[in-house]
Formats: sequence, structure tokens, C-alpha cells
Amino acid sequence: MAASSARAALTSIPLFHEKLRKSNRILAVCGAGLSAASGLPTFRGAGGLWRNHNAVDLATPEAFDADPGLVWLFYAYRRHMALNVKPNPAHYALAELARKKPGFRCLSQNVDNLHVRAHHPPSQLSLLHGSLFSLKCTTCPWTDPYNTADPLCPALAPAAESSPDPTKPLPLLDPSQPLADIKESELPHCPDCKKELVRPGVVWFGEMLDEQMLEDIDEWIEQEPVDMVLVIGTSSFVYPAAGYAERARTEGRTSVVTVNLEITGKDWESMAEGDFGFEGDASLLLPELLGPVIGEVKGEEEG
Ligand code: BV8
Repeated sequence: MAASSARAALTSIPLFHEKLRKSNRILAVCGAGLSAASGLPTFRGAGGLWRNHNAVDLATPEAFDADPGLVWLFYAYRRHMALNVKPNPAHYALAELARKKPGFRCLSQNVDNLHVRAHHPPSQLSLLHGSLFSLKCTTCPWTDPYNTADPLCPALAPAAESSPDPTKPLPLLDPSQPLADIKESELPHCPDCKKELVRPGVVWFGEMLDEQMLEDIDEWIEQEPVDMVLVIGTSSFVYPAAGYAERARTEGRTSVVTVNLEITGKDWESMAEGDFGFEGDASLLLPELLGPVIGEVKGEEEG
């Protein structure tokens, strides 16, 4: 196909709508870009820095072992941020798609709990990397599946301050302001084994994802051919999440649909016939793209 007509096909909303209507088995792989419009920073770009730390460097067991106080401040801050924003129309659109298409399954890398707050049907949602709001013991099987305490404990109060003057960064976020040194004894400890530290219930780099969840996803993909994979707001760097789009592809049947603020030349070249690419803010694009199936979706927060 000539480049221009190929690009026209890849970006045609009517052609996409035709494919969407005919699609029963749909997979979505979501990343931080889905929550950007809600006001949460993404990992890459400016958002990826927290004080002078690269977010991914703090999302490791080694970082937690080395300085649990620093890592807990990072996560307490992200809990605080996520509690103070709302799901955006893209979260509600995906939740409505799940209600209208029982064959739709959403895999999200996001730990911000916004899919859940947008009432996404739980049986059609897999939180690949866990949640900021689940806690677990570093050693024994104890978990708290849903904890929104903010702050989680007095020592983490600096992470729960809201900046009175939004033009001024919180002291916590201002790398020129020294961080209070938090003693391990001041951090949350397991109520069961009573001796080990509690940690965020997220999957860190170098850690395995939940085995049962991975098996369920593989089973779902292998059941029958997938008609459409929506790849939404993700840089597709992190595995195994980044591998699902191609794993779910059946040549000549599956449309892989990229929804991203920025689609590079390389991205366009890597698209196959029948794929789609829609460049822009997911919170604006998704309600329009899914419109023929979900209708008008009003986002409303639970009480
Ligand atoms: C694993 C939870 C098996 C925590 C996260 C060495 C040793 C061990 C493993 C590895 C290794 N080398 C590589 C690996 C595998 C590793 C990996 O993939 N590394 C990468 C860096 C290469 N993976 C793992 O470790 C995984 N486990 O493999 O286990 C194993 C085990 C041991 C030994 C070997 C193998 C576990 C990975 C999970 C890590 N946890 N999160 C936390 O959140 O703090 S990852 C975290 O970062 C997110 O969950 C997400 O996955 C990732 C960020 O990516 P995105 O969500 O895509 O966000 P990003 O900012 O990058 O991009 C945003 C996108 O949105 C951009 O494209 C932007 O253009 C777009 N955008 C912005 N605004 C908008 C928008 N789009 C639309 N609208 C907008 N408004």
C-alpha cells in the first residue's frame, strides 16, 4: 500500500468502528498514559522523576531493602496522589466496553486503582502489577487487600501533605529539601508475624507477576483468536505486559490498535494491515473510538 493510503487506513475511525462492531474477543493493555488525564504523572518523561530518583529505580526489592523509608515515602506519595484524583472518561469507557462486550478483557499495568473506582467489572480486569492500595508482609503470607490510609503511619505524613500553594512543590518533592530519615521502627510492621516490615502490594522489577493471573491470561488468549488488541497509553517497555499485543495476534484476524499521545515513525512502520493508530489523549480518544458500542458514558465516582 502507498504510504499515504496505508496511513489513511491505519487512522480511519470509520474503518475502526466497523472492526469494533464485529469484534467479540478484545484485549486491552493499558499503561500510565491512560491515567495521565486524571493528573497522575507517567513514568517516562518528566513524570518519571521523583525528587532526583528515577521512579523505576525505586520500584525494586533492592531499593526497599536498602532504604525502606525512602521507598515508602515514594509509595505513600503516589497513594496520596492517586486518592486525590479521579478516573477519567477513558477509564469509564473501558468499564462500559466490558459491560457491553463480555469477551473484552483489560490488562492494566497501572497500580492507581482508577479502573476499580470507574466500576470496571472485576472479572474482566487484570491488574498486572498489583495496586498501591494493597499491602503485604515482606515475609509471611499476610496481606491487606485494600487499605487507603493516608498517611499510612505518622512517619509517612510528609507524603500526605497537600501543597497549599500549587505553584510551590511540596517539601517532599523538592530535592533541595533534605528528607527526614525514617527509622525502620517507625514504618508499618506486619500485624501477623509482628516482626517484618509491611510493603506495597505492587510487583517490583525483578519480581514475578502473580502466577495464577498469568496462567488465566494465557488461557484466555489461547481459547479462541483475538479480534482486537487495544494498546493504550503505554511505552511498551516493560515485560511481560509489553509482549501481550503480539502474543494475542492472529495473522489476518487481529487488529492491534495503538492509542497514544505520541506515535513515532517506527511505531507506524511496525503496524500491519488491519492495525490502527490513533494519536492523542486517551481520555478524549477512547470515548469517541468506543462510542458505537458504549454510547454516551457519564463518568461518575462511587459515593
Ligand atoms: C518479570 C509496579 C520475571 C510498581 C511496575 C532483569 C531482571 C529481572 C527482570 C528483568 C530484567 N531485565 C528485564 C526484565 C524484565 C523486567 C522489564 O521488563 N524491565 C524493563 C525495564 C526492560 N520486567 C520485570 O521485572 C517484571 N517481572 O519479568 O518477572 C522475572 C523475574 C526475575 C528474573 C527474571 C525475570 C516485573 C515488571 C513490573 C514492574 N513494576 N509497576 C510501581 O508502579 O511502582 S512497572 C511500571 O513501569 C508500570 O507498571 C509500567 O509497567 C511501567 C511504565 O510503563 P508505562 O505504563 O507504559 O508508562 P510510561 O511512562 O513508560 O509510558 C506512558 C505512555 O503513555 C507513553 O507512551 C506516552 O506517550 C503515553 N501517554 C502519555 N500521556 C498520554 C499517553 N497516551 C495517551 N493519552 C495520554 N494522555
